[in-house]
Amino acid sequence: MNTIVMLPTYNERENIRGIIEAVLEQDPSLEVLVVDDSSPDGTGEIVDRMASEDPRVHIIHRKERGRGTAGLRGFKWAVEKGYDYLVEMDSDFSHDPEVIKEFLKEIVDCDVVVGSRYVEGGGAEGWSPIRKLISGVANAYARALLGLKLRDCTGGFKMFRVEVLKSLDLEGYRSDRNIYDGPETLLRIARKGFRMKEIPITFRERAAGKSKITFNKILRNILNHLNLRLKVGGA
Ligand SMILES: Nc1nc2c(ncn2[C@@H]2O[C@H](COP(=O)(O)OP(=O)(O)O)[C@@H](O)[C@H]2O)c(=O)[nH]1
Ligand SMILES: [Mg+2]
Repeated sequence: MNTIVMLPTYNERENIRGIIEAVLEQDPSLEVLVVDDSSPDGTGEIVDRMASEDPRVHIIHRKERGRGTAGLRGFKWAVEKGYDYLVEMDSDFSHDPEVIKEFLKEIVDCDVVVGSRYVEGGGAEGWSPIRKLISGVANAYARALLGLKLRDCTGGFKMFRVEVLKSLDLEGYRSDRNIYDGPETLLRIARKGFRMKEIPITFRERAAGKSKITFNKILRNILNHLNLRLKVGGA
């Protein structure tokens, strides 16, 4: 059973080699797909060199920019290549690679495993009180509006059966291309009745490189969820 671990990147030169190595050592069944949006800092070239030496490392170079469409591109690639499972995670060490081992155990009797900051035992480290508040409010808003039962609807660390992704109409996504479309994926999955399970994770704020979150993206997120509710519906 093969699992692809998708790492979207934009300017992650300081993190990318380390995170790929840390992921691959978790289990021999794992491979890595980096989806890089022509990072000006040379992230893509670092991964090109790794891919030329290791058949477990893959990369897609995109000309366009956007965490939303980057993730969809990775989903489609995993479907086309016939992987069994896909893990999505950030490439800045905010998501602990060791958790992938837990995902691999949990996925045996469900379709999607969601890494959750908002269940007992989960959390976020290195965030200011204001960042915590914004994240908590954004998550509560997404949950309520989309009607999702999950405690954490806005996190980016999850494992899916690829057959679930295949069934989602990946061409018909409504989310803003510039923002993370994880909530839309969960909404589409919930509407189809797949089995989802949340396990606690601790998000750790990045030590190297810069976050791409902006005030503009937070506002777009709010509008995006409203638009999703109107165009896709509730769970
Ligand atoms: N391909 C791609 N990846 C992105 C883009 N924006 C952010 N990312 C990646 O998505 C992950 C999370 O982004 P980050 O800026 O750390 O967001 P934060 O953790 O919410 O502050 C990181 O691996 C980023 O490199 C983008 O426009 N394109
Ligand atoms: Mg980050």
